[in-house]
Amino acid sequence: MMNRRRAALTSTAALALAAGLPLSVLAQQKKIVLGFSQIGAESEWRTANTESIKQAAKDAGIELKFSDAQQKQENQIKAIRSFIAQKVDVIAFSPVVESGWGTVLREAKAAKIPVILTDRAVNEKDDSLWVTFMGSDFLEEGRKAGRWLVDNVKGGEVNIVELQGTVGSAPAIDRKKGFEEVIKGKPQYKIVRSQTGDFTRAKGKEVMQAFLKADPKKINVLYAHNDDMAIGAIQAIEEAGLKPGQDIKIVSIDAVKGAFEAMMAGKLNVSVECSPLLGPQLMKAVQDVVAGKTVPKRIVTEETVFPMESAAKEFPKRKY
Ligand code: GZL
Repeated sequence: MMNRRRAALTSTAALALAAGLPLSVLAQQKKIVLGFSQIGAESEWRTANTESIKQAAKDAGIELKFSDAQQKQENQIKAIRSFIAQKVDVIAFSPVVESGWGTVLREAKAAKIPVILTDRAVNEKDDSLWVTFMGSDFLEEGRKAGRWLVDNVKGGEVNIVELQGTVGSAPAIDRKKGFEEVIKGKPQYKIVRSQTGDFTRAKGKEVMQAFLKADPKKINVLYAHNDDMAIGAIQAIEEAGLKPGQDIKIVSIDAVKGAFEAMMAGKLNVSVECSPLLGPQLMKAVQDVVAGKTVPKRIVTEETVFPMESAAKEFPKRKY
């Protein structure tokens, strides 16, 4: 990609100079074109992530070709192939699941189009297939959720139900792993039921209803892999005549606005931050890649933990 883009600029530059145009005018004309394949619009987090990417592209003067895959991997693969056919300068995407990307990533490499992974990782062994992966450390997010639990919910048996994210996705796999790392060797903390709620409010509510029907007495804690599923579960807990945040403590991840509202209402106990605001970092990486600069293979987003007690103070400062 770099040779083709540079060659195009050089030959046009010669023409422009012959026409007496200053190079600076020419440099402005060739806009960087970024093809971005987004997973969908399943959660508040995803909506904020899309807004961040679109706004940052506008601010950076980058032409954004944006595709919404509606949670389907085949739609993401189709979009990436279309970006290759359109000869975009850079391709970026948030992989809905970890596996099944080798073929299309090799096609992008053969077309000399650099690829940036945002938000979620892929489990391909050949890491020459992407320039950089930027996003949160989901393992650490799971550990933070586990640490909050063992520090704040003690005494006697602690029966936990878990709402997992999308099956096969990096956040679902690693948030489970990190959480289990912390409660391992502490037999009083037991995950008694675990099922996917696919990161959505609707599914989170439906699965929590099933959990409550199966074990109405035995649930002490809900661990939700994202706030949207936690918010759906809160509705189910209330409809069952129980008090979310009291009868059942709730630990969640993302720290979206809805989570702060639930914490201020005393219905959610803690949310581990997972920032969707990756747009500016992505556009900087795109510009650096096009300019031939080296970009770190892994860019980790810095994040914190928001317990219920801090929600009212922090809420006005929240950007998503
Ligand atoms: C995490 C992101 C997850 C969020 C969910 O980086 O991939 O997907 O935690 C979103 O809210 O749906």
